[in-house]
Amino acid sequence: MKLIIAVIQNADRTNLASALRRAAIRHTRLNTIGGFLKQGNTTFLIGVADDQVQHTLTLIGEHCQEREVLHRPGAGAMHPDAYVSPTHVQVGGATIFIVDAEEYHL
Ligand code: 2BA
Repeated sequence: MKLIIAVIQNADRTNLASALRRAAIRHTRLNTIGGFLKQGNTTFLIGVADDQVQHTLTLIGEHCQEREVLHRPGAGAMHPDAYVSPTHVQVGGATIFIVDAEEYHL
């Protein structure tokens, strides 16, 4: 069994959750905050049998888009006297970790 940990954008969480539900793939959603942008994102914990991993990754790929967001570090981000101009950064579709789940108890 594998535990898939997927960090996705909030805008995609409802569609991904619906797709996982339709596929009867059990999951848990956590509200999280990205360390770089310091903006809210969503982390899915998805426990699946090994032979469901590929299908789960396909669903994540289908429902999580890459987007460009404006990063506004503002004053004091690098040095108290420095102002860092806003820049665009690409975010998503998903940051995915797949780890072996040694045991699963309900
Ligand atoms: P954030 O840390 O808020 O990062 C948002 C986006 O900012 C990243 O998108 C990336 O495009 C950019 N970014 C991050 N660190 C950067 C840096 N030092 N310099 C320039 N740009 C940087 P994604 O790569 O798609 O990541 C989306 C979210 O996934 C991240 O939000 C974070 O919550 C999570 N994540 C990404 N890599 C991770 C890792 N190695 N461990 C844990 N969480 C991770």
